[in-house]
Amino acid sequence: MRLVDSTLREGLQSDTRPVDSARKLDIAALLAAFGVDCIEVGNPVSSERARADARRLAGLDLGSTRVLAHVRCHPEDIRAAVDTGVDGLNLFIPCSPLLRHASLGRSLDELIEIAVGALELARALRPELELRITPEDSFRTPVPELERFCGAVTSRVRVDRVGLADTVGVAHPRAVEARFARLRQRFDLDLEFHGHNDTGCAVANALLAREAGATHVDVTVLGLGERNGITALEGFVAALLVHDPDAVHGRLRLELLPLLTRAVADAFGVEIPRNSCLVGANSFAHKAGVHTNAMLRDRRSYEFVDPQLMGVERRLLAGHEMTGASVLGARAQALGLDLSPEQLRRLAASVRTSASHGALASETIDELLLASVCAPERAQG
Ligand code: HCA
Ligand code: CU
Repeated sequence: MRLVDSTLREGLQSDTRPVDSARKLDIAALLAAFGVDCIEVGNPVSSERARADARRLAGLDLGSTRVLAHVRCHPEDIRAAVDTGVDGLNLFIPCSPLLRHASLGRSLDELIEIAVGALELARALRPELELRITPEDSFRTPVPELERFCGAVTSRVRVDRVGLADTVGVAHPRAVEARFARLRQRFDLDLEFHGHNDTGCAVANALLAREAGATHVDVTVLGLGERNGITALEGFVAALLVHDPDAVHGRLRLELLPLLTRAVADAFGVEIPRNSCLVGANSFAHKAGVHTNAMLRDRRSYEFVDPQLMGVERRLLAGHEMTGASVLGARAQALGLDLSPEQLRRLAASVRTSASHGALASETIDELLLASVCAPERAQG
C-alpha cells in the first residue's frame, strides 16, 4: 500500500493561513523522512507562488518519495505542471451527475473525451510521468457510469491508476468496500482512495478501501482539507497499527510523527487537537482511577500501542478531582519517596478537594508528595 500525503494540496484548501515556501519544503522533507510514498502538491496554475513552490518541491531530493501535482484536465494545467518537473500528475474531473450539472453540464461521454485528451497530452509531454485520474465525487456517481468512465479511459491511454474520491464525505464504509472490490475485480489497475470526513468516516473508509483493494490512500496531517478535511495521517496510521501492523513497522518512522504534526500545525497556524490519534496531548493520558490502577498493572489494559514508539510519554494523571492513592503512590515511588498507605489516602482526599476547580500541575503534585514525607502533618492538612 502506498500513502499519498496531500497536506500540501488538500491541506492548503482548509481555512488556515497561507504556508510560506520554506515551511512547505520543511514539511515535504519531514513527510519523506517519515515514509510517505507520494507528496501531492497544489495546481501550479493556481498562483505564481504555487508554481514556484511546485518547482522547488519537485527539485528536492526526497529519496524514493515522489512529488505529484494535482491538476484539472486542462491543457494549461498539464503543461504548467509538467514544466515544474514533478514526478507525476494527479488529474481529476467532476464526474457525478451533481458536479457535472454544477460545472458545464457535460455528458459522461464528453468527460471521457476530455480525460483521455488530457492524459494523452501528459503522456506525450513526458512519457514516464506517473498518471492518475479521478472521476470526482465517485460515490455519488452511479456504479455503471463509474465503470464506464474507468473502462473507457484506461483502455485508450496508459494510466498508472484510477482514484475514487468521496468528495463530500458521505460514502458509507460498506459502499467504499463494495466499489473498490468491484473495480479491483473488473480492472487490472492500481486504485487510489481519497475520502473526506464530513460524517466522521474518513479513516474507516480508508481502511475498508485498502482492505478491498486500494493500492494508494490519500491522507493529510491532522486531516486538514476542505470543510472537515480528509483521512488524517495519524488516524490512519493508528488504525493500521491495530489492523495491519506490517504496513507500519519498518516502513514508517513513527518517532517522527510528533515532529511532523507539530511542523504542520505551526505552519498552518492551527492547534493539534488534544484528542488527535497518536499525537494529541491527551492520546496517552489516563485519568479515572479504574484506568490508572489497571495501567499500573499492565499498560495494555487501556492502550493499544506503546507511546514510546512515537517517542512520547504516557501520563497517569494525579492532580485532579478523581485522583486516588494508587496513582499518587506510583508517582511517589518513581520519585523514590516512601509514603504509607494512610498518608497517600489522606493526600488523595486533599488533592481531590483542591483540584475540584481545576487540575493541579504535575510539579505541584510532586511538591505535595515531597512535603508529605518532610512534614506529614502540614502537607496533609
Ligand atoms: C478538489 C476535489 C478533490 C479531488 C480529489 C482527488 C475531491 O479539492 O479539487 O483528486 O483525488 O475531494 O474530490 O479533493
Ligand atoms: Cu478532496
